[in-house]
Amino acid sequence: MINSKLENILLSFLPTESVESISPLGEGFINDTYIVKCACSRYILQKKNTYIFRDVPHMMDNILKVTSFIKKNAKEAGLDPSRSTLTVILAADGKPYVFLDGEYWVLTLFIEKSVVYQKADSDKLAYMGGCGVGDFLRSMADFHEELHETIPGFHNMRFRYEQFLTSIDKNLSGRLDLVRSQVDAILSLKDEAMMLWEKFEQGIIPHRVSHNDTKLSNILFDADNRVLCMIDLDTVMSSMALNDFGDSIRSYANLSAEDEPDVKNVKFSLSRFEAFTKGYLSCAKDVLNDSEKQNLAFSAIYITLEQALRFLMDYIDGDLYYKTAYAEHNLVRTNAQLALLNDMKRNYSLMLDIVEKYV
Ligand code: GN1
Ligand code: MG
Repeated sequence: MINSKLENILLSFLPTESVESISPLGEGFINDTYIVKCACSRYILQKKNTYIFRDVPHMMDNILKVTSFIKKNAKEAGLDPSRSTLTVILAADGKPYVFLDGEYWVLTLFIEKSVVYQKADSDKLAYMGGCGVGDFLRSMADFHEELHETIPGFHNMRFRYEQFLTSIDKNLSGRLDLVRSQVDAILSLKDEAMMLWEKFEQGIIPHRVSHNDTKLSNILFDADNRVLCMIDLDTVMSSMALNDFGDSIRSYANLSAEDEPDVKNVKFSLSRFEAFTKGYLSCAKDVLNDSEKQNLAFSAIYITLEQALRFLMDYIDGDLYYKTAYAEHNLVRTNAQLALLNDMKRNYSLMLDIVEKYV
């Protein structure tokens, strides 16, 4: 399918390439994504969601800084920079986006011979993912440029609970009465979660360059299941390293889909947790401080709770943030995240023992 608006945008990025096809890529909850085929290369074209990303130029500035740093390191290590991170294509005016009709469009190179997984079907894959996320942390430890806060308060639990209470107050969708028990479950966990965030506020847990959206499908693997690179760098910011460990566990150690409708099928896998933790710590152990290490297991609970809160908040707001496939989708997602969270809590002391083994 070739549409003339998209063709025009592509002309600004790729003035000399002839575009053979442009097809929508259905993944991701936030941006609109297309795969573009040209004679020599393929590309990923994205319309960035400006309801969520209020400052795309700043977001792209972060991405350029981080990808340039990773490329420089890859080159020095004798690796192929174009497979080590995203390659952002600049538009004719030198900007890393095209701004047209109030919309921001971004083009990156498609990394060939790469694999994306939606679900970790083996401990081996979880281990490899752990190595990749740990390696990202380790390699970014030498990055010292300032990054913008692309989404203010993204993993800030103090802010998330304030937002949540405002949504409950406004009840824009009128759905609040349907979800009282989920609201209560989330409110009852506030103090526990705040204990972790307060350590970050107090500087006991340090600022690190973090990806902040490390679910399995945001990592590219090669044919041997080694991690090539992290993709979807929209939320790269300075925050807690624990966001990335916690969000990874939320996805790698969940044996069902994030939106599994039958909560009886939602199971936390201790063996996936162990495999990921082992891989992660093999790379990240020397970077993390004691407080980060002590909170690794809890970070999985923290991020899963935050995710449940964000899905439920969106349900109460009337589905303004996440793309949904059906009316109750955000509620189904909330229930699945709460079930996963409860299963993590049941396994918590075993999770602590596992961290202890590899730390
Ligand atoms: C969104 O963009 P995507 O689909 O990788 C969201 C994450 C959530 C995730 C849940 C900017 O990630 O925070 O954890 O959905 N990204 C943003 O699957 O809100
Ligand atoms: Mg994203």
